[in-house]
This record gives sequence, C-alpha cells and structure tokens, in this order.
Amino acid sequence: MKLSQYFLPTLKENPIDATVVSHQLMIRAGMIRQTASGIYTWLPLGLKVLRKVEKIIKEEMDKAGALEILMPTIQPAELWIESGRFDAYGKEMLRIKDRHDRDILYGPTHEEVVTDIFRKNVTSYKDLPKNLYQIHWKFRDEIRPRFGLMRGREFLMKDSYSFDIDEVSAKKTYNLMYETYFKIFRKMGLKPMAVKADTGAIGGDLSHEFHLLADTGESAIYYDKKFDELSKLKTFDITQMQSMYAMADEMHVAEKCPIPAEQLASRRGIEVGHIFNFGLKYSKAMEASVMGANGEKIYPNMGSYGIGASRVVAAAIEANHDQNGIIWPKELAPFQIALINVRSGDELCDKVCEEIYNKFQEQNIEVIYDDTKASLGQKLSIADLIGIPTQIIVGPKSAAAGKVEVKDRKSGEKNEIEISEILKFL
Ligand code: 5CA
Repeated sequence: MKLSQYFLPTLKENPIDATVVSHQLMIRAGMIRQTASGIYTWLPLGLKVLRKVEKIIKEEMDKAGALEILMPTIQPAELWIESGRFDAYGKEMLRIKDRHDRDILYGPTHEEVVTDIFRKNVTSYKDLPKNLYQIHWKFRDEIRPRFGLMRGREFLMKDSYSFDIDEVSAKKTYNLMYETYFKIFRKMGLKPMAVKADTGAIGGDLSHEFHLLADTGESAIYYDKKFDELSKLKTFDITQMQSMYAMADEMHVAEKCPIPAEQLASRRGIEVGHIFNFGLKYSKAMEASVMGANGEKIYPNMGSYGIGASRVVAAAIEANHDQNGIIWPKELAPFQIALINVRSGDELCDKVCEEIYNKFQEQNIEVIYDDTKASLGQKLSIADLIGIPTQIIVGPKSAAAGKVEVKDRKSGEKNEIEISEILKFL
C-alpha cells in the first residue's frame, strides 16, 4: 500500500477527551474515529488489525470444533421475557419499538437467541455436544462509555454457546474453551492470564475471566506466582491451572487468601474474555430439551464464552507501546514493513523503493510505503506511531552504496544491509 493513496489521518497531539493510552494512540494513528459517544468507525489501518484478531480467534475456535453462525444484532423482546432477563438486564439494554409498536432490542449478548435456535432445531441427545459461535456487534448502553474501545457502547464480540448432555461433558467443553483462550491470546503475541470470576448477569457458578497483562490495565488481578511458569508451557495441565489461586479483584480478599504474600503476584490486567458455565439456567427457562436414549427429556447443560474482539485491539496497545507510539506484535501488525523514502522525487530513492516495494508485494508481505513528500522527521514519527514492526529507510547516500537502513520498531536497533539481502534479512 502506498501512503499517498491510503487513508491515514494521523494526529500529532493527543485528543483531549482521550485519557488512556490505547484510546489516544488509536485516534492519533488514524485507526478509529468516534461517531457518537462510545460508538466508533474503524478506519483502514484499525480495521486491518481488528480483522487479524478475528482471524486468529476463528482459526482456534474452528480447531476446537466450534461452528460459526451469524445471529442478528436485533432481537425480539419475547425471548428475553421467556428467559426472565428482559426486566433484569436494566438500562444497559437498548430497547427499541418497531413501527408496529413491538418491543425489540439491540443484542447485548445472545444466550436467548441461540437457545431458541437450538430448541427449534436439535431434538436428540445424539446431536450433542454442540458449540456455536459468532463474531458480531453488540450494544450495551453503558452509563459512562470511556477509554475508547475499552468500554464502548457498540463493540465487537466473539461469543460462543455450548450445549452438552450432562455436567461432565459440559466441564470438558468448558476446559477446552479455557485452553483455546490461552492459545488464541498467545497466538496474538499477547500475555493472557485466567482468573476466577463472578458470574454477574449471565448466571451460573463456574466462570473465569481472561486478562491481558498490561501495567496500564484497568483491573487488578491476584494469582499464585507459579502460574507464570505454568501458563508458559506448551502443554496444558488444566486441572492444575484451575486449582491454583488466581482471582479477579472482586473475588480476592486479602485476609482470606490461602497463599503467603511472597508467593502472590498482583498485576494489572485488561479483561478481554469471560467464560461461563451456567448449567440448565436457559435451557430450562426456555424449554430447550432433547430426547435421551430412553425417550426421556434432557435439558442440555450450557456455557457461554466471550472475547471482546475490539477491546483486544486496545488491550494489545496498552501492553505494547512506548512514548513514540504503538509497537505491534507481528501477529497483529497491520503491515509487517514500513518502507520509508527519505527523499521522494529523487530518482535513485524512488527506483530503489519501487523495487523493494514490488518485491514485498510479490511475496505477499504486507508493506506500507511512505512515498509522500512529507519531511523525513514526519515520516519517521508516523512510522513509529503506527507501530509497524520493521522499518526500511531508503536515503540517497546509502542507496548509492547499494544499501538501506533497517530499524526494528521494538528494540530501536538499526542495521545497514545490502539491498539484495532484504528478503533474506526478514
Ligand atoms: N454472553 C457472555 C459470553 S458470550 C458475555 O456477554 N460475557 S461478557 O459480558 O463478559 O462479555 C464478554 C467480553 O466482551 C468481555 O470479557 C469484554 O472483553 C468484552 N466487553 C464487554 N463489555 C464491553 C464494552 N462495553 N466494550 C468493549 N468490550 C466489552
């Protein structure tokens, strides 16, 4: 992509209404723009990152045997009246009347819709287990939307819903999701941690929150330091992981904590995922049953599993930035290479840049080529701001010597390399 043809409205200054670093940087880097309070438009650079988040989630969910569906954002009130949540959900739910004066709502979550689909289409125990997921927009009318995508009103969620024949099978599914979540976040180059959580409005008694560790994180989490070692291992010992002390803020009571202070890690994190098992809560309330082997009626044991996909983008920035801007992990970077022409218009610089640009294009390596007439200072600060992992800087002197400068965004390390060696170097 040539910057001269791209849509990248960057800003030098932090917007006044942005108080957290991810919000500031996403606005400054031209990733998003606010359309209304807590409601954002994704610009090309931001959308590229969001799509990478979605892709990794999808790959791992598919591997775990979950099946992708797409439910509507708008839901009928009847389903929520049946489950008993229509009144209970409160003002966070955006309630709408259609032209026939019927109550509809913009879905804050989809337990009811998916349970309705299930009860109308699954009749036998032989069809279990099933785990259905979607990646779609949710609306929650938060009182104070803040911190940009961290707590938006409209946000993108991966939500999945499982149906199992009994508790034992449901626990297996739950554990598979627990493991899958670690895989998803690690694949994004991020550092996940799972803590025991309150089940809140969703209900049930088995629940974990997934946090990404970041010093600027909104929540405090507490866990046994041994977890750090365990969660780095390639193989998962889920029983051991879940038996270890690991608590969300509201679940941790210092006086009652069973492990000694020196063994307790207290970190900041951002909640990017939440998994629940809530048993028969919705299947019973909504009469979603299947027929068992002896013709008996069985209510499936259910769970739901959410990932705040749009929040992940913000959280990745909270965990990976410096005073100059974002530092994307390679897996989420919108482009792998920022190619910087020090003197656009200079015959040699243009020629070398075009050659390098074409080479990357041919290899399907995502490159953003700054071919604009901006000053070198501006070009370098934009490349730092948008956080592309590798910068290739082409100036007249080094180009004449057949070389370019390569800078690693994260370490700041610079190397001169032969133009002919560029692909090998990467
Ligand atoms: N039905 C369940 C799981 S499918 C559910 O809704 N869980 S949740 O309420 O915990 O939301 C799942 C994830 O969505 C959260 O862990 C969080 O990462 C994200 N999320 C929730 N509210 C917001 C919000 N206002 N803005 C951005 N992300 C949010």
